[in-house]
Amino acid sequence: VPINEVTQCEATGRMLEKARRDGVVVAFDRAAEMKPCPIGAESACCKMCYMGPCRLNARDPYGKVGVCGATIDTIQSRNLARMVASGSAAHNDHGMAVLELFKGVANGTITDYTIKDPYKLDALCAELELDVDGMTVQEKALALADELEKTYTQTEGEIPFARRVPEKTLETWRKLDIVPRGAMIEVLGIMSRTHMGCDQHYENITKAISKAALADGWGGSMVATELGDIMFGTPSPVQADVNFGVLKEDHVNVIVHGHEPNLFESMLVSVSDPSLVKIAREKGAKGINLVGMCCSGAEMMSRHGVPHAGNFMSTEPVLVTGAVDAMAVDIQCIQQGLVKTAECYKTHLITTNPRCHIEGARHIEFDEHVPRECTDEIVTLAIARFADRGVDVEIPKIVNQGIHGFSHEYINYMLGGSFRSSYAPLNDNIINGRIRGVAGVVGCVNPRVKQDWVHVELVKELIKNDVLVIQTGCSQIALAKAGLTVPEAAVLAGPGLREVCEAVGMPPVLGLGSCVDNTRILIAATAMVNQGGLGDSIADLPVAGAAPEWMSEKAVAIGQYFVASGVFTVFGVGFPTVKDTKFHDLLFGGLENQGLGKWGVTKDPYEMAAMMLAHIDKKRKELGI
Ligand code: BF8
Repeated sequence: VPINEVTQCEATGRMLEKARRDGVVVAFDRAAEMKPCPIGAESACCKMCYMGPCRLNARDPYGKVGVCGATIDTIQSRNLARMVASGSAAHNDHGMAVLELFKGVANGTITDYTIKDPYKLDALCAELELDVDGMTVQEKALALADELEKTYTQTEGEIPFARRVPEKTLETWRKLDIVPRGAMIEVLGIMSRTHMGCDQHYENITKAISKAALADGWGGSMVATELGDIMFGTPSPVQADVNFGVLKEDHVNVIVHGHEPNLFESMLVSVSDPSLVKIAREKGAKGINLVGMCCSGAEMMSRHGVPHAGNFMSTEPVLVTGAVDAMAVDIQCIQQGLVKTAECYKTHLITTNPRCHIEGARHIEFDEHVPRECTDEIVTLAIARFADRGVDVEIPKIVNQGIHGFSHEYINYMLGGSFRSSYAPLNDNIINGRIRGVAGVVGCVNPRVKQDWVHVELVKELIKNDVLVIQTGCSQIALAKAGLTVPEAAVLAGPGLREVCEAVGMPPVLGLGSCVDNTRILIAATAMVNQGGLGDSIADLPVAGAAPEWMSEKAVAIGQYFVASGVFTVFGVGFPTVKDTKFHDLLFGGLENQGLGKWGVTKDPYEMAAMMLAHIDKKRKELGI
C-alpha cells in the first residue's frame, strides 16, 4: 500500500519508508496483511459458550439464531457490553491507581509527589459537601479520598460525582435506572449477565452498558483527572512542541508511552537529576531529552509542556529513527509489535507496570514508594545505549508548536476573566450565533483509515462552520501536527468563531489532555447547562462528539458515556453492530427518544461534519436560538 495512503503524518510516513528499506514490519503492514473478519466487524458472532462459536448472517440478521437460540440483538448487545466493560475497567483500574497514589501522598507514605493544587482540593471538598472545616491539607485529602473511593467500591446508591450531573440529566438516568452504583459492581454485573443463558433482552443489557460506561466517565476517569490535577497541577495553557523532530540526535532520548502520570512525573525528575545528566555528558551527550507519546504524553504536555512525539500509530515508526535510547511503557495501547521493532533498532523497551508485562521486553517494576529506582535505572540504560547506539540515526526534522492545556477551570477563567470567571461569555456567544456549537473530537488513530486524516478534515470542516472544537488523546496530537492548536489557526474558522478566538487570543481547537481527561468535556458541558440559556440537560445543548479513527474498547466506553450523558456521538471507521436490527436502532435513535443522546457512524469526515452540524442546528432550533 502506498505510504501516502496510510498516513497523513509526514514524519511517520518517512519512517515507514525507512522501515521498508530496513525490512522492518510495523502495524501498518500487519493491517494490510490482516483483513478484518467481516462477521466480527459487525458483531454477528458469539463465543460466550462452547456450543458454538456461532455465526449469524449480517445480511439476513433474523434468518438464523445461535445454538442456544440467541438472536442477533442478544449477541450484539452482549458483545458491545463486554467491550464497554473492558473499556470502563481499563479507565477505572487506572483511576483506582491514581486514588491509591493520592491516599499515599495524603497519609505520608508516598513522598515523591505532593498536593500541588490545594485550591482544587478545597473546591472538590466543597462540591461534594464534605465537612472539612479546620482540617489540614492532608486531612482534607484523606477525607476526599475516602469519599471518592466509593466510585469504585460502592455496591448500592449512586457514585459520588452523580452529584455533579445536571439535575434534569440525573433525573432521566434515575427514571431509566442507569445511575451507576460503583464501577466494580457495574463491570462485574456486565460480565455476569452476559454469561451464557443469562440476560437475553437487548434493552436490559443496554441499561447495564450505560451504567458501566457512566461509571467510567462520571466515575473512574473523572476521579483520575481531578486527583491528577490536585497532585500534579491543574493545566493552564502552555506552549509545547509536537512531532518526531522533538527527538534530538545529540541527546539521550527517553520516551514515555502509556497512560499513568506517576511514571512520567518521576521520569521528569530523573532526566534532570544532575548526577545522571553528568554521566550523560561524560558519554558525549548534550543532555537528556524526555518526550511523551499517546495519552500520558498528552497529559504531561498539557500540564508541563513536555514535548510529544506522536500518537498511537507512530509508536513503532518513532523507533525506526534509531534515535530512541529507551522507551518506557506502563499500561494500555502498548502494541506488542513494539518489542520486535525496538529489537531491530537496539532501543531498550521497558515495561514498568505489574498489569502489563510483554514477552521479550525488559521489565523494571515501578513502585511509587521508591519511583526513582525504576526511572533512574531506565535513564541509566538509555545513557548506555546512547554511548553505543550501533544504528543509523535519521530524525525527520518536523516540529509543530502549539498551545495546549485548556482545563475546564482555565476555559472558565479565559472566557470570563479573573474577576467573573464563568461560562456566560461562551453561552452568550452560542446564543448570539457567533459560535454555532461545541464539538468534542477525540480518540484513537487506526490503521484501517489514513492516520490523522479523518481527524484533521473533520475538525477543519467544523471550525469553518463556527463550531468550537475541544480535544483529547491521539486526536489532539493529530491536530497539533496539522498546526491547528495555535491562535493563528483562527483564520481557518468561520467569521463568528474567528472573532471570538481573536478577541480572546485562543486557538479554535482547544486541547484538554489525555483520554481520561474527556471528563473535562463532561464538566464543561455541565457548566454550560448550569450557566443557563441553553436548556436544562446536557441533551439540550448544541454540542456533538466524534471519535473519527477509534480502535480501542476504551473508546467505546467513552462513546457510550457521552451518549448516555445526552451527546450525539459519531464514530468513524465502522461500528460493531448490524444495521436494521433492533439493538442497532436503539443505539442510533431509541436512546435519544428516552432523553439520552444517540450514536452515529460514517467513515467520511465531511459527512461526519454534516451529521454533527445538523444535530447542532436541530438543538439550536429546539432552544429557539
Ligand atoms: O486512551 S486515544 S489510541 S492512547 S485509546 Fe489509546 Fe486511543 Fe490513543 Fe490513550 Ni485513548
